[in-house]
Amino acid sequence: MSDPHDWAPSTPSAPDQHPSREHVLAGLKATDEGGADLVQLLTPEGERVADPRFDQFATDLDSAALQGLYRDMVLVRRFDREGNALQRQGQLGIWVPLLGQEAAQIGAGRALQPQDMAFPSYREHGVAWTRGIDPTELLGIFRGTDHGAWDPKDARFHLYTIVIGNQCLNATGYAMGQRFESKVGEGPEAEATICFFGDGATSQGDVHEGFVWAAVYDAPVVFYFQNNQWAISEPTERQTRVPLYKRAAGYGFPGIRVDGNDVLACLAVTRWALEECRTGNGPVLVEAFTYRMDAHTTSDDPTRYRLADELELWKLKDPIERVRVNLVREHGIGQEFFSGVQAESDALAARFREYCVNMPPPAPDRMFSQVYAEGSTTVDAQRQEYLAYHESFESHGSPAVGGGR
Ligand SMILES: Cc1ncc(C[n+]2csc(CCOP(=O)(O)OP(=O)(O)O)c2C)c(N)n1
Ligand SMILES: [Mg+2]
Repeated sequence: MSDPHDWAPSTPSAPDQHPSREHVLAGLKATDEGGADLVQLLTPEGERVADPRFDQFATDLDSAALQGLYRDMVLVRRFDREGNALQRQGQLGIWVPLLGQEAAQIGAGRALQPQDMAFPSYREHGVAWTRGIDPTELLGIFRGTDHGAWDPKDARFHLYTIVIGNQCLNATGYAMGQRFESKVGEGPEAEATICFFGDGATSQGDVHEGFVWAAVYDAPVVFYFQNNQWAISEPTERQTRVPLYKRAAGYGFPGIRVDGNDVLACLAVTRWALEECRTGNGPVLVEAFTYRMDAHTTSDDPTRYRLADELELWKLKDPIERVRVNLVREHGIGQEFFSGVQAESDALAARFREYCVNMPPPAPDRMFSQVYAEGSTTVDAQRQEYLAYHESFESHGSPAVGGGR
């Protein structure tokens, strides 16, 4: 019979010498910094390193492919910065920045096949980009005029989910459907689902329930979480006593940790995980270890709860810079390419701004007209009452844009 104290930390070993809380936290921080169990194909210094397990999922990633990934990340970062600025200018109620998480999102997004389905949280602007969603289609969510302007079925990208972890249930259910409808298998049409969430979401019951259902139904779902080390002001060590990817073992499926600032590694590992799922070996948990270089949202002030040193350290691991260095040093790419991407990002930023400031306010009855597909007498009555109230004002200006979380 196994020793019931097996789970206890092995050092120090004497039963009356349990490690202090600080000892445990310090150990966790050290583990969180990555190590032998962190898949990496591109170092922060831009050097391509071999990986015996995952190189086979990166064989086609030549100079042209790398330039494409660089372009993706630069353009996504650029419209993300514009989103922040537009909120500060009063054009958006809130913006949720992705600064620093470009590689984690572009790598995972570019690993998807058109037939795969993705369920985002609220920060996945980079994944949206890889699904062909124009950045302007995200603006209504943050301006408070709609819940997203794309068709989730066409884009194979669900609407944003603000309720933390809830999309893990939706994604698991969707993936179970893929299995029941025999869409899992060896052929080129085989499908998988990917579910995005954050480190903080791993503490939610919905995520646990999703893991349990996915495990026992062998659902073809990749649970891909970006550990940006913060859940608003809560650090990862307040969420867990073990590196989060190791939790997968308790559910009976593989868990793996990848350098979330390394776009090649994120792409290769997600390709592997999706392939496992498509061929019936799902689910898989992927932890993309990264860092949120900006505030949680434009309503947050991270200087209240974290040290500037931490940010400075992570700037040295910037996901875009390491690709730029690699393109220059190992592929001989010159300034012309980088200037071209810069010009393209300027044009995208201008179009994004222009679209935002010219967005018409939604019709005043919109919140009633889209509740039920076939109408409802109660909602219709509320609609009439509201419209009459609205008409009682002399001027019907644009709705105010406010703050929020
Ligand atoms: C069920 C629920 N509880 C609380 C919140 C408020 N809230 C919004 S974001 C957030 C933190 C999420 O952190 P994490 O999962 O790490 O994702 P990140 O924002 O870091 O990408 C919380 C608690 C919420 N939206 N939903
Ligand atoms: Mg987080």
